[in-house]
Amino acid sequence: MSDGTPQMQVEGSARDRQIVSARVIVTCPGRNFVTLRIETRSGIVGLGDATLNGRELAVASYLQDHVVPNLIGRDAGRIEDLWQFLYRGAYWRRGPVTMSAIAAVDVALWDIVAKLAKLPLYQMLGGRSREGALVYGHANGRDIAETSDEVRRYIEKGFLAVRAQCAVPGLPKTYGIAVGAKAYEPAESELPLETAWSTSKYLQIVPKLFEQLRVDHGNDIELLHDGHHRMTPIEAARLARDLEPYRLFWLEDATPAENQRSFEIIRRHSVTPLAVGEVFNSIWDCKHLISEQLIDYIRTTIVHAGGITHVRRLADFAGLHQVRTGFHGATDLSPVTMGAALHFDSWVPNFGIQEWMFHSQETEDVFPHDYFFRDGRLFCGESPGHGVSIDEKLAARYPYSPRQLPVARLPDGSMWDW
Ligand code: CS2
Ligand code: MG
Repeated sequence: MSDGTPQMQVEGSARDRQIVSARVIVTCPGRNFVTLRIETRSGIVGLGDATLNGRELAVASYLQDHVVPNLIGRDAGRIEDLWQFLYRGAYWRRGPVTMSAIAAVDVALWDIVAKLAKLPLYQMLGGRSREGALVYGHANGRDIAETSDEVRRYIEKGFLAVRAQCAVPGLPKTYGIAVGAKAYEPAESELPLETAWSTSKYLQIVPKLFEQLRVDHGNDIELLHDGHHRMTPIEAARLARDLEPYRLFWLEDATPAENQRSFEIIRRHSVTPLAVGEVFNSIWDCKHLISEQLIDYIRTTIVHAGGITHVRRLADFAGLHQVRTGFHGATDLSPVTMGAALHFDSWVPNFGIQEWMFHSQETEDVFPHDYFFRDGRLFCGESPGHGVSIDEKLAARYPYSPRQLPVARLPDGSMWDW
């Protein structure tokens, strides 16, 4: 143990499970990822994702300097005890950096224990509740017509659900809109890009976008939209009501949710389903939202909320209140998180949907995995653990590249939410 007392003599399987090494791997195959690799005395390796877009090195340092020294010699099978040690022991609880670091350890340990049991991770949670996880892709365009064409391409690929975002006329750059052939990647500059925002312009075009999408593609395709924290509660209520005729699967991040009661205003005015939570990192960020049924889907995912151990509690709490899961699945969450999330999605009784932004080929090459897409769903594999590995030699060819997320300013120059 780290306090210098002689290690208690561990025997048998506990000895096999003893953690003998833990390493933080930072790589940038098209974008930055932070991965924690834990190995046991018996040679079993587990991986956890610790990627926090724009703050990667903060989590890497938290792991390297404050967590890894505490892991060596411990029993990888004591997942819950280690979670409690890292959560309560931090003193400075919660927050995205701490909870991403805890998540990386947690997922790596679940991966190890499943491998020791020679079982796919979903079996350790309670077995499959479904074949495959319904996923949604990201369609975006510089105008309504281009966005609609992109939605069509997703439908032709077999997607049953598509998120649609289009540029806002009069704004030079809009969240969620890819530039050129490259897939959309928000953290595109070393220092935050300053972008202009106008909610009034935005509120005019979004209802027109979805009116056109229903005309072009009918009512069967599930459509989603991300407000990305930019509206006040009453603006969000206005948009939610304007979108009602187009029956969205959800309107996401309609307003910032530090004040969870804000969603009472939206709920009072509209029946459009609401999703929130990709920036949350603990159950306490959404307790009121869930217990008062102010939302329909909780987006909080494994990598930023303390791993499987905590998100399982959160999902169970949500299930008590008829709230379903809708995990965040952007490209800035590594395939390790996608792999673990798909095992969780296969098990969790109150599953809603899984976001799936395509990773680049470079990323896929660094993180070989056994999940696959078919008929609108992603299927986790049957190999022991979460089914994702890392090619460390290839990872080493992609050094960290400093990148931060943009910021947004209103027409008068004051800061707003990006
Ligand atoms: C977005 C994210 O996918 C989503 O729902 O909100 O792409 C978000 O902008 C990024 O994860 C931020 O790093
Ligand atoms: Mg979002």
